[in-house]
Amino acid sequence: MRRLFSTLTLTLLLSGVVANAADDRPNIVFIFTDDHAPHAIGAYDGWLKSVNPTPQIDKLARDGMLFVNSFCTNSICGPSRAVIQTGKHSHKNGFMNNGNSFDWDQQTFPKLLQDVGYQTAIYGKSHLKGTPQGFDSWAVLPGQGLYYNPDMITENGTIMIEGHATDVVTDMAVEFLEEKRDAKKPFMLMVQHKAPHRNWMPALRHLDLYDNIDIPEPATLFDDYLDNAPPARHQELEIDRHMHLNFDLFVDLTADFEDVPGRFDRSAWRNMQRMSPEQLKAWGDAYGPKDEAFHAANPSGKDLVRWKYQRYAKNYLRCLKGVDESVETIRNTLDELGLDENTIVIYSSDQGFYIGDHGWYDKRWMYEESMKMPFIVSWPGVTKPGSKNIKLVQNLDYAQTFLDIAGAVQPEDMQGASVVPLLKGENPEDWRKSVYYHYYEYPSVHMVPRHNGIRTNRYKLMHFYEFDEWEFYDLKSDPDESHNLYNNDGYKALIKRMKNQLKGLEEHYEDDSDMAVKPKAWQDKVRPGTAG
Ligand code: SGN
Ligand code: CA
Repeated sequence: MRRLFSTLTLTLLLSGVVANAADDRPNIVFIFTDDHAPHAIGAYDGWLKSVNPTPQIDKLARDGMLFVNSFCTNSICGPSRAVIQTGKHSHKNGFMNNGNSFDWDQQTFPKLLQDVGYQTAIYGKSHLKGTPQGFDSWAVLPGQGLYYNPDMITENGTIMIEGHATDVVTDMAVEFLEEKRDAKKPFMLMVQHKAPHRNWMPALRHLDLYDNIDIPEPATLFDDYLDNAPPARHQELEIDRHMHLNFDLFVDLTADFEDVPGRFDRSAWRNMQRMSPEQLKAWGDAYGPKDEAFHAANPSGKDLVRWKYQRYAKNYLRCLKGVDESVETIRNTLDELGLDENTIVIYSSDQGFYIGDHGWYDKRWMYEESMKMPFIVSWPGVTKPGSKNIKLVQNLDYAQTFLDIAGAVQPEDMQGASVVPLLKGENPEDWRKSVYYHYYEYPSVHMVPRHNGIRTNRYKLMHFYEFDEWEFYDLKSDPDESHNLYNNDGYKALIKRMKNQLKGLEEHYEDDSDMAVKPKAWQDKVRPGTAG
């Protein structure tokens, strides 16, 4: 009934019959972060839950619907965002890896929302390069952006704003709600935080958080990858071998670059140069004593990995504390303005992440921790409070969902599906039974080879097609994906079926981008410190 009424109002408005009628279509606030793994959200019941990392996001889940089986199509930043803008897989929207530039001239959901009378805005990390199109108001971080005193590219040029990026972006969102909103129109506001992206630099007020506790360790912190295909042994995203004590973990981090051997002009080091004397002092006061304790203990081997993990996980979770507070601030602002009842609030992040799982950080793989995305939607009066949905959903579905909410037409060439029926508690029988995944950025930082694959509720088939290496997992008996069953005779028939289904998905999404690649043999070297 509500939908019918909205569509009717829209039609009347567009035809100019009711020039000043109130438009009751819901507003959308899309809060989107960078690299927030679902298992670092209390409501997702992961092994970090005991730390209570996200009380406000948990509250959002209690007020709305949490999607348990929510996945990205390509676990990396720019591409995930491009999929959301277009409702199309990477090979269709042209943004396959972070090195690409987004073609803003193409069809995007914000443009289509504008066409049906929505006011649109985006603040924070876009990572799509170029000038954003489809937004009535915008300000974006250049590239990855910086945590402290970041530059923001605005409609009136680039400005530097003092403060922590999470707070800067939150303030812009609040300013939009309080001052920039066109009260005659519904709005769609994208609040896009840099946190908790590498290098994990928390706000000053969170630097001491978790100081007096040990963060639980993941069961797979010391994974040896011996029963996976070779790519898992040859990546470059291990806490042990690839996480840098100074660059990533700020041990002896100093603004005096002369003293830092082998420094490169990125993230934390670059950011130190822009910190005010007060910020630098607070930073030194917080990390100085921790560094001293580290040097005194001088850990090595597994103890050093454990120490690095603690420092990393704490900084990651400290960054998330800022995000969680941002969710609270934005929801409070909606309440204060009387907008809460007709505003849908969504929390999501561009992909999952490894927080020591398998001994790793970063993302990219089709393995669970990085393929999963948080997706929580609170739609007052529509989503059942505290509900959990287990249908397979993807970021591919967001564009059509937003258009459906607005009562707009969903273009035929979009490749997802609106989740509005799921939000209403319906159980569509023809909902997808599998999802398609394709990652492209190789060779590149962290060295995860290109791969595509299919995931059903229970099984996953992955193809590292540059090397013609396959993996197959039974997620029920092996949720950590430690035992590749691809060569297990007992699964021969099932794997054959799933290969056909994978082919079917490639055809359905018109993806032949793996075909041009000629497989080369994998040189399976012995991994340092392991038997093979
Ligand atoms: C940077 C990071 C990488 C990260 C990519 C992509 N290095 O290069 O660790 O994988 O971004 O991240 S850093 O030292 O510069 O932080 S993404 O989320 O933008 O795709
Ligand atoms: Ca990311």
